[in-house]
Amino acid sequence: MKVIYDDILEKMCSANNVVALTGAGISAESGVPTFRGTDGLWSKLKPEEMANFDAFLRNPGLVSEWYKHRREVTRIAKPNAGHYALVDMEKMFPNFTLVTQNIDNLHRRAGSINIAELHGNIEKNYCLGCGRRYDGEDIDGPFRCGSCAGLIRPDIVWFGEMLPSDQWEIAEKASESADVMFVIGTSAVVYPAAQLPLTAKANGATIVEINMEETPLSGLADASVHGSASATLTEIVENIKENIGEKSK
Ligand code: BV8
Ligand code: ZN
Repeated sequence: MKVIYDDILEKMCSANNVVALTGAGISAESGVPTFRGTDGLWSKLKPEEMANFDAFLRNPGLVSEWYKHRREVTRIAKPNAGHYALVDMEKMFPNFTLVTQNIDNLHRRAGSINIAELHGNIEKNYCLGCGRRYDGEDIDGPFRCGSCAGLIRPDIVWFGEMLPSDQWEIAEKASESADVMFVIGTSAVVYPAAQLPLTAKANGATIVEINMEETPLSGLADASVHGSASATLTEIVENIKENIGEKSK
């Protein structure tokens, strides 16, 4: 089944600057739960109860145990064909930027290189007291620093917290100059990440959404493909390779 219409395919094959913005949906097929789906994380817990600094200070043990559990889930998870299709895509365009809202480290493990992690990375942690890093370590209860006994927190962006300015700048600049932006597996409701496709569109980009369902972005997208990220991205990469192959003959 051809998922992309010829005019959009043409735009992709002639693109220099390409951005892929991903959300939890690209990792769903790796067994990492999404947030807002039927069995999503927020269906059991309220983000306000867990994914914010006040909740952490109120109950550091509970929140830290939740992230420890999620770290274990992401470590068992393996990148899927959708992650690998984006690794291929990165090699096909002169400028490719992968902007992810995900903290699950799967893009890096798949081999993507130019990544902007807007919401941090679940493998990164630091001590609130002295700043000592605990990246890639197995931190366990009571989640206290070995140097100063301060609280260790995940180096991720909680609701109400600013995004890391360096990552945001990379994402914003790439969106402003994008010829094509793929928006993959995100419900497009969390800001400021959800602003990026609007920025790209306002600067003339072609927006290709890949999702299992309609989102607030679908009406703005030039193509809104309903399908799984793994199958759809694999097909799109094949289509582009064939088409670019055709042109170079
Ligand atoms: C900030 C890390 C500014 C933590 C996360 C009212 C209106 C508008 C905005 C706000 C508001 N009130 C507050 C805000 C701001 C708030 C926000 O946007 N809230 C929303 C919920 C309304 N944003 C913030 O707080 C941000 N900070 O604004 O600071 C500021 C200004 C001044 C001073 C101080 C601060 C911080 C936002 C970051 C929060 N942290 N994650 C953690 O993970 O525990 S957000 C969290 O949601 C994840 O990062 C996740 O990536 C992100 C977005 O979710 P999605 O990735 O889209 O996942 P979701 O489950 O929602 O959707 C999955 C999609 O995939 C679905 O559409 C599904 O159909 C699809 N899918 C499923 N399977 C597949 C698939 N698609 C393809 N293939 C499949 N197989
Ligand atoms: Zn410390």
